[in-house]
Amino acid sequence: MKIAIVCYPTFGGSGVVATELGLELALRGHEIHFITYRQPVRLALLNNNVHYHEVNVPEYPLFHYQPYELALSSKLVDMVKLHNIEVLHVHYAIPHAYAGYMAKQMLLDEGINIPMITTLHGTDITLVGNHPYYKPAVNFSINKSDYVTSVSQSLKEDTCKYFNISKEIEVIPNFIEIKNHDFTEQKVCKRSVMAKSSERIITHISNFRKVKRIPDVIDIFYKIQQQIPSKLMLVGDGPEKARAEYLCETLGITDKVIFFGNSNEIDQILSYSDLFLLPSETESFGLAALEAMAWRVPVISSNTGGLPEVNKNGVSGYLSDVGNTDEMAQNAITILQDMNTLEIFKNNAYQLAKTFDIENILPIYENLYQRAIANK
Ligand code: GMT
Repeated sequence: MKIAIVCYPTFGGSGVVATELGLELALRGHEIHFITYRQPVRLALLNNNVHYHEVNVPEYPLFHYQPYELALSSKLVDMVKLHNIEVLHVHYAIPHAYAGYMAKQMLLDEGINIPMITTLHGTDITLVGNHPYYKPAVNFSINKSDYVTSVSQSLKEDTCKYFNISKEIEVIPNFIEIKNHDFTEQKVCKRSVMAKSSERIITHISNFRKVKRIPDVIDIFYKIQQQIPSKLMLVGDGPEKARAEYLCETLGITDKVIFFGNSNEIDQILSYSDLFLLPSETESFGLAALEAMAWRVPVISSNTGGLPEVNKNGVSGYLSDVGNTDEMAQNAITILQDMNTLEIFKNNAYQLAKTFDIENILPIYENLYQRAIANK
């Protein structure tokens, strides 16, 4: 099939999911066209099956806001015609579903009927999408999509709660590639640079937005390190990073915290981590937690949104109410206090991650594309 994928090219989860999905589809012989404003971070190599088309937005002084949606929908029209693309898959409703719908209409005008699938990822529904300034347009473009998917049951329920949805929403969970997880040599060497062998390594990866509750991450770690020698790896960048640095300084733990910024070495960092923290305010799925679990890293998370669909309490880690950092720290200590317990949680995390193997999820997307093309 010839599939166009529209996504954000950044480090965020929706962009990662879209890119990994496209790459895996290409490996199976489908022709994939990524259409976005920058080459996606996880899209290293282009080949016969993987194409990237950049959306350019010419700057014009009259515009206070440059019209990205206009440029994107025009690019979609051009690319669909040029490459005979059969199906359009947009990730993150804002503004992609809106731009996709406009492209669909323009193409219809020329006698081309292209089905559009919209995948909802989380903040496009729970934080940004239901803002009154965006809501009518988001509601409209979800209902005008030919197929709508959400990455968790919880997100589906939130979408139906916040919006007036007339379309069936299919839940297709996020996935992970379980193969190729061998960094044995690097793991030993890099770990020894970060921490003593007697110290446990605790990791958090995110975009450092408010929703991730970074002060909770630091508070949990502060309590853990009072009882268990440990180091905190903070990976990612965003608006809350300066506050995190300040908090670590105030608590006197700067020498125990390493800030990596946006890193392309996520796999290596996770390969030597002992515990992952994700105490978010809301999380439609928690791809970062799943990535950790695939590296045999147990997860301490909040019990919000789709997290209970990924992290199982007492099995792959523990879940607590948002903000209950005392309980989160206590649960972390339970996991870390002896090697036997840690090993059991590590194995469980890995076993659970395997149920989200891309091998299980990809056929669901392929089936959806086939239906979309057949029923157009
Ligand atoms: O909040 C983020 O981490 C970024 C955001 C995004 O849109 O890229 O992530 C959302 O989509 C991910 C992939 O489906 C999910 O794993 C995240 O849980 C979701 N974030 C939130 O719901 C806050």
